[in-house]
Amino acid sequence: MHKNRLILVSNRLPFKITERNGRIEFLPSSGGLVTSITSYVHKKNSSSGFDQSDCPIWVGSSDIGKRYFYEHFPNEGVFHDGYKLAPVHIPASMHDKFYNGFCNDTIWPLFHYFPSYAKFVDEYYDMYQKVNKLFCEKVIEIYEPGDIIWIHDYHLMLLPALLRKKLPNATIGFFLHIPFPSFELFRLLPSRWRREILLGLLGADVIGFHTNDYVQSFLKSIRQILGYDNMLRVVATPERSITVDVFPISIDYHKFNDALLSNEIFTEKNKIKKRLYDAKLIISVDRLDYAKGLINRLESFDLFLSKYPEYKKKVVYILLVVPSRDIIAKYKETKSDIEGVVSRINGKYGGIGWTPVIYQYKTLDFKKLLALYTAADVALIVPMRDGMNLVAKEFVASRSDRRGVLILSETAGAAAELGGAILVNPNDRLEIAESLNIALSMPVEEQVHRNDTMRTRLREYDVMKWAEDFISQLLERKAKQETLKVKEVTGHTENSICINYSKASKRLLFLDYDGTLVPMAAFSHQAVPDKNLINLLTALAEDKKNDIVISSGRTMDTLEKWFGHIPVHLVAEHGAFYKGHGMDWLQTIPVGSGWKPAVIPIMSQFTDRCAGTWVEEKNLSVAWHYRNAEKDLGFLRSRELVNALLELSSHLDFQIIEGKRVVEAKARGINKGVAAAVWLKENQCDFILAIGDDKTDEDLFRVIPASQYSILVGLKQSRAKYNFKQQQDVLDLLDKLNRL
Ligand code: GDG
Repeated sequence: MHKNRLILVSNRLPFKITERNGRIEFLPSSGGLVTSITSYVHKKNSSSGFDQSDCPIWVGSSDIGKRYFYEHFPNEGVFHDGYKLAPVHIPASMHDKFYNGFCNDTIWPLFHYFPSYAKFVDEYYDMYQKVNKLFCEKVIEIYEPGDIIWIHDYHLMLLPALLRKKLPNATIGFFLHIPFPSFELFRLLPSRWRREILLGLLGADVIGFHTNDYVQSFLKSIRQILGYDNMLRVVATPERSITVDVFPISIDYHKFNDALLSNEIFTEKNKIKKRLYDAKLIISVDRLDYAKGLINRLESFDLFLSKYPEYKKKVVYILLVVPSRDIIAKYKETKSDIEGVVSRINGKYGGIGWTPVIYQYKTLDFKKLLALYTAADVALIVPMRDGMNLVAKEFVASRSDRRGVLILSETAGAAAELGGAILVNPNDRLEIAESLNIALSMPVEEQVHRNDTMRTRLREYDVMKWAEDFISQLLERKAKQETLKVKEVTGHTENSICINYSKASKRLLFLDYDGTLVPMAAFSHQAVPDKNLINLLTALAEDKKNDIVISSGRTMDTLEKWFGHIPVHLVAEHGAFYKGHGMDWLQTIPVGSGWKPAVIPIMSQFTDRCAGTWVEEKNLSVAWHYRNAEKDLGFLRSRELVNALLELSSHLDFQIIEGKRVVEAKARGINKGVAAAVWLKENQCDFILAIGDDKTDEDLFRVIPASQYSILVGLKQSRAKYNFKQQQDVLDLLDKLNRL
């Protein structure tokens, strides 16, 4: 029986597959993504009883050629270390422009706040699209309904939407391992690219980031570029609702905490200590990358030695740099710069018997790495920018002796969780130099105190929690979408509406105007009903069995001007006034407008502070429209306005309602539901249909009997019984009813 499998997708497989002496070898890849996911998968496999038929599938590019791979694994079924591996073969001709080009020469520098390093080359982006399509084909080939697809990182930002197009019902999560930059940086991408990247990501059901800052930058970018707002980090696109949230990646805490229990690590650690004699040890572990700020770090160490000469011969800095992307020009440059600075420092301060910086350009095995972590007095982890930085977490977790001091950049994602570290600005060499002095002379009790708080956090939110949290949010979002989908008007629902409409002897139709009968326009005066709409409404209203009520937030005058000449009934100002066809306007309930003089000046003030907004005064309501304001500022000001009005509404007789880019104050007690009651009471109807698109229509939906029909335009949670995907669906349905 098919189980819900996990399909992991990332640029690379978790192993380098190579051939040695005719035998295939699997070498684990280093790097944060693989370390974390593998810890999660191993724990999961061991707790659930490992079963190959149901183990996670990892889709990623492989170094080994396609032909070679098929010769060794003819049916492509290769299992290793708890995974089934599904390689994507990226031809060498494509790989360079995709990986070295768009991924690492455009996105990486831009997202790490090195915009001047970013290259904007059309061919790179074209190749990025092509490679994302190759990944899409591979996932589709192996996908089975019920699978959970979890896509990782910046190499595959177009993939969620590509998959969504082919697998509309699939459960798709996306996690970004690097920072999501501020909007001002993101917008540097050419318009088409940035739109496609955002839409690409929005193909997922859950989009995860390491920190709240990255979430906010992403939400701002989709608001500014695509016009999508969010409600408590849920983004409603016309098609689906998507969760955008914080999931700070973590580590397998116990694997690191138990390090000192291993004899080998313990012995190796002591060997390091012995070689240092009495000198204190500073360490850092980073992939070769300009974003890791290695030059700055070395220069800070230089400054430290010159400011605190008493540390000469008493401190050693082991700088471990893990080889990475060294065919890219900027990385080559970084490597030779590092080597230059290391020699300069060693030449300047060192001598026989003391080398201040011990530089190693290699990958250590796990035990040697842990020996280094546990031998250190100080971990100097000060990248310029880092999505998270797992080394910082690993260092703290490995210190079951509760000793050691972490110096960490405030611009690394990990800083949000590791408050016990000495946080520094990575550009401030003096601050780093001073921090080294503070760290090296920190009393043991303070070290213990700082480490304890961080270790508790790491123990409680480990990599299992991270992955489980992500997957459970993904399943939850999917379930919420399903409940909405169930409500979407299907062919079957439409048939039942038509049948009941035909059978009925007395029908009542409540129709909202803006966003329901006409699309939303830039200015409210532009949303004039056209001839087709007037003809359609007239035809429906002329049927003696029908009562058509246009229920709008518009003023009496506007509705009169547009619809006064056709046999429909009208409700103005969200229910404040109503008018039966051929009759006079009446006020629905006796409420006053004495609060208006207090509200209008506040709204006008906000108009002064936010260009493109305007105040519309009606009889029993006042609206502040911000649909033409700069999107982000408009939204921000609307929050402030709501706050200011809320305070006032506690002692004046009005209430606040929010519509699509409008904040409205209206006399307390009136709403579309109250006005609808006039017709519901008077008419004995056997068919009722209410359609609206806004929050103000929820009051209308509330009074519609459960056996009848209410429809919200847009796939959002609502009191309405059903949802339409788009405004045009309303006209199509009315047209159908008219033809019956
Ligand atoms: C990206 C983001 C984010 C390093 N050297 C050796 C070695 N490592 C392991 C470490 C750690 C991992 O590699 C490095 O992870 P980082 O998080 O520090 O950095 P990136 O590779 O740049 O990862 C980063 C991460 O994704 C996860 O989302 O934190 O911000 O850039 O696990 O232990 N492992 C071994 N020998 C080494 O020499 N065995």
